[in-house]
Amino acid sequence: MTYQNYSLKQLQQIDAAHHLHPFTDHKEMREAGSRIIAHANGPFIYDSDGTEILDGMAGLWCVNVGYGRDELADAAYAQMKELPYYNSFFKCSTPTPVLLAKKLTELAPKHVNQVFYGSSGSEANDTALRLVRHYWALEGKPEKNRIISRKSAYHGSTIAGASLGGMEQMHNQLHGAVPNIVHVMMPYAYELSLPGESDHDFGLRAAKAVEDAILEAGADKVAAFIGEPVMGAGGVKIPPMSYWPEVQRICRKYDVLLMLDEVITGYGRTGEWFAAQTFGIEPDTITTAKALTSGYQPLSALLVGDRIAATLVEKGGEFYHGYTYAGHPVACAVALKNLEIMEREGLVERVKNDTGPYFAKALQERIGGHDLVGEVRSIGLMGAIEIVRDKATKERFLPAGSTAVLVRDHAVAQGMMLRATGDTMILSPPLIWTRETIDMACDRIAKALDLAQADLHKR
Ligand code: PXG
Repeated sequence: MTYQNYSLKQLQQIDAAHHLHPFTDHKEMREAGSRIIAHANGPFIYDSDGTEILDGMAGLWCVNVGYGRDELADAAYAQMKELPYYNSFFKCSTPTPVLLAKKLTELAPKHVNQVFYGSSGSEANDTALRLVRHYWALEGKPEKNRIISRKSAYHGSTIAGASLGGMEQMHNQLHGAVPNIVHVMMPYAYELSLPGESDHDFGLRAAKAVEDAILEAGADKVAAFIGEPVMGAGGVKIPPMSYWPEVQRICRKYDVLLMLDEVITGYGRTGEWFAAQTFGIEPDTITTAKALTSGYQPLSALLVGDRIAATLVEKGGEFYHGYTYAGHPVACAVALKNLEIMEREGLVERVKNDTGPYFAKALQERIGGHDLVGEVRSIGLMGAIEIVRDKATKERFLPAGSTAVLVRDHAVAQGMMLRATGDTMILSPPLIWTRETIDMACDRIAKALDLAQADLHKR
């Protein structure tokens, strides 16, 4: 590897001189220097100093089978030698996207039988947005084009992705979002439920916000509702079980399509292949990416339900949309092998029956009681820890987010990578984690919380 001719110090210097990073304050990062992750194996990543760090985020919510899988490298190598690239335009196809489409529709809910490929979750959501609006136009209702989304949603960083998303800071930098997208309340009970309101009732009330938005616009103006089954980047916000079935009921009542963004939850994260199955709903589109290849190759798949597909195929004519790398043969070969590994090792069942419940219990028992922790919650192998100043009143520390960053920095120093988003710490580890890995993570997080608390006392 050419990078081995450079010291990591030199790489950091070149990084600071030339590399513009995503979601980064460049001045701040260039002063502090970047952490270069040089290699990884199993559940561990290794940083510039050779320090071993347990990766609690599976890269960025994607490396579900863990690092160092030779089989995936071999699949990519073999495919590159056989056919590194050919397009799927102009009535052409290559073998691996075909076989992957078959596999994906076998894993997906029954009414989902079509796949449209891209290289990222953002691209797949662009496709989804265009597709649902195109659907209503084909149905003779072009004015039925409004999309309802939620505050703090994350649907990607392209203009369509950021517009669909409900991140205020991103909207502020858009200087003109895609029109006709509105955002309603999120199903985040910890901050938004009323005193004495049950989880169940809160879920119904949060769903009612979707109905209110439909009624306000007029059902004949609303194309679809989009949501992450569990909001990821927004802080692992797990809705009450009452929420999704009620949202689906409302969508059906007003003939509004249901778009599920499973870029994070897809491929086992919640203990089923898709969170649609966890929550028992039948979305019209399912956006997937990330763990489709466990991050070993960039690939997304928009899974399309029968209702939209029937119209697209029968009435559609040409859909003027597609990416050069749609159905990339190498990425699809890696995805096929990745899904094979997940099935062979029973990783999804393991999350559902063993590690998911153990993770929930460990977080509750070993982290939930800490003075700095207002709530822990998890579903499958996706968890959140709310950092508070006062457990009873849920008062937060000021400035907002500062203590979560303090905990995060201590955690990394303890050999534990997890995310801080606002005042919420988030975890989304590789699905290969065992009970022992979960114990190791809890030990390190508990230690980080203690160290952060000691720092706060000194102030
Ligand atoms: N939808 C969801 C639900 C996502 O989480 C995307 C779409 C966009 O995918 P691409 O592949 O275009 O990045 C995502 C991506 C974070 C973070 O801070 C999360 C994502 C991306 C970057 C940062 O947690 N998720």
